Amino acid sequence: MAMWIHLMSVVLILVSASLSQTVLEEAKEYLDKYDKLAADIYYHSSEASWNYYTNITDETLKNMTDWSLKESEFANIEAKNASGFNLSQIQDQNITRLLKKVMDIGISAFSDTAKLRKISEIQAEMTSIYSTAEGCINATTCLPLEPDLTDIITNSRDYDELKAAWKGWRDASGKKMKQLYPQFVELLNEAITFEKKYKDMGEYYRSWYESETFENDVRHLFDELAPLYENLHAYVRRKLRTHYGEDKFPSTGHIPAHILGNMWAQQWNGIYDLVAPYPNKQSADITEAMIAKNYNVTYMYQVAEDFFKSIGLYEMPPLFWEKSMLVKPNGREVVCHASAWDFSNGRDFRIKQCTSVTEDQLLTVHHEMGHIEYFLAYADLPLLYRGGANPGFHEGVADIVTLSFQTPEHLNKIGLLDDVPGQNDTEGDINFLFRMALEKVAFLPFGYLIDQWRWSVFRGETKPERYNEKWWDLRCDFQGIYPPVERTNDDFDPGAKYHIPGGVPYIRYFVSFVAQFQWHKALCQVGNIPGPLHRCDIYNNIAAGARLNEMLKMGASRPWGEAMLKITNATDGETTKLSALPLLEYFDPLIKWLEKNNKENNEILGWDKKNCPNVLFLPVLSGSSIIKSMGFIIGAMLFLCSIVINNVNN
Ligand code: BJ2
Ligand code: ZN
Repeated sequence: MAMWIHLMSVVLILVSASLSQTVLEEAKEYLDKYDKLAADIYYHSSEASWNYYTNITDETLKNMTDWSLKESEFANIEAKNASGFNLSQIQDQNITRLLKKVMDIGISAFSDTAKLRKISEIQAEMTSIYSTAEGCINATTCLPLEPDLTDIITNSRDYDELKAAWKGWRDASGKKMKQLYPQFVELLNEAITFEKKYKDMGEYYRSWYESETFENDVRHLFDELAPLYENLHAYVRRKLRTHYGEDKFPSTGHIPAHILGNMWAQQWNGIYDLVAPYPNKQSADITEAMIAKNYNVTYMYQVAEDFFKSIGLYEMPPLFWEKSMLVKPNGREVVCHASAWDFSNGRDFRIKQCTSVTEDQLLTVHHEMGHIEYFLAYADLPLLYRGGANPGFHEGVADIVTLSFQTPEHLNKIGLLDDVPGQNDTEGDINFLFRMALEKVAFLPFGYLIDQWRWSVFRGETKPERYNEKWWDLRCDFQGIYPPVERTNDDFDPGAKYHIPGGVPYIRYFVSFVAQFQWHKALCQVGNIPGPLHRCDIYNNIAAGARLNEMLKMGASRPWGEAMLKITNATDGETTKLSALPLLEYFDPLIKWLEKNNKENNEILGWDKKNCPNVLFLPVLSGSSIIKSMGFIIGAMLFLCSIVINNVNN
């Protein structure tokens, strides 16, 4: 009997093993087919989007929307097909990960295709408003964001001119899409909750980080970094007060949002000349040096490509040079906001950028090309794995060479800087670190708060009538800045930042600004590059490039903790997690300098988090509540009158 049972179980094991084997083979075959079909659809859909983004017309809009719907329809059918596989019968982790990705289709699962079309149309309309907007700086002059308004905000030192550009841009962009955004939110939430997998669109966006603790983790990182930001803020505020006058600075401690050299006050390197710690030791103006060296747009891309090649990464393929849009064309409307594109066929990768010859644009060229390097590194993986380990990784990779590229040593090497601060030149070193802080530290609260706003909106905690109020609560609270002209809920300032109308989640940039310092530290150690972290340049270092490439080649094939380990492996910062420590180590000499300087000048750190100047958010009364309040007021008045009359009568 026992022998029979034993025999039967052996037979059962063999049968189920061969069944699993068959299911596995079927799944592999299915995924191969999926890959080919998906690549074809994505290629056409990207091409249709490209045609719209580089030529905004009704026709290109319709074509893009049609393709976006075809893509959704395809995703939906395939998600159903993939769900036919019983995942518990498949032992191969890789295959189950791929099948899960086929099934995770976000809003495409929504069965109401008319509403999906509407989502796509609203997003395109908002992007078009943003991209074609011209902000008026006086009664007769209205200018586009790129290059004109950007040029004014970066280079003008005239308080009122800056104010006009700041307000003009918001009136022409965000305000004009105020009615559209609430519909967009409602439709996205309806679409994403259709499957009952996610509570709202924000939760879906956060799911890309494959971590239950993500929201808390970024909050902790932000808290660790906030003291550094407050020191930078206090120092910059003092310098700007001297330049623009005490009267422009309220007693709450906030800085006016329009004088920080950037339309959104997100990075402050544009005003380096006003706030440099040692102005007499000023490092050369890079934009000026670029012009002096006869830089043109093509050369800027060659300089970036040369950096990547020097560390053993990839050269731009022929189609990149043929098909990219590198300058703003005449005679048609385009989306100027820079972006990098993967057409999913392993050959076609493009950048779209209205490039002008400035330092900031040169950094953006490196950023966008960094994205293309990642695309190229994972081009041989299954399509479902062709993505960053998480969206923050894609951004971190995009930025990684900016840390090496901007070292005085490197700028000197490529002829953009004459004087390199020597070993004992503390002042020169602090000037350099300070410039990097204006770019990388000033960004942290901005990078953090954009999705705090968006998540709160998607959760329904912030209703449309308070969209702008919540926005300024966060801007005042986290960044310590205030609007230079009165804001009300009739304005819609979130819409004046590309990623809101564009529907691009933003926490990725916060993650990137933390992670890029972790990777920089790891690569400098792997490359055996001596000296302090902030002066390390990985240019020409094949070992550092190879380590980076190992991580890039993984794409999205494994949870991001493994990608983090791949790059930090066997270095001082070895980890599977995000860590703020390398950023703090990088800025350590500057942190000490800022703390000392702020103390010496009796500068009080921080700002009043309860009061934000210039924001006029009167209680919002809906139609019915106005009637209710009126009723209450009239009732109260009648009551008072009756008391008075009674008293008189008595
Ligand atoms: C200038 C840069 C984005 C980027 C563009 C537009 C939105 C997504 C892409 C993606 C890349 C991908 C940008 C740079 C740092 C801060 C932020 C800002 N443009 N995108 N296709 N930046 O990230 O390159 O190109 O992952 O495939 O917006 O606020 O300026
Ligand atoms: Zn990017």
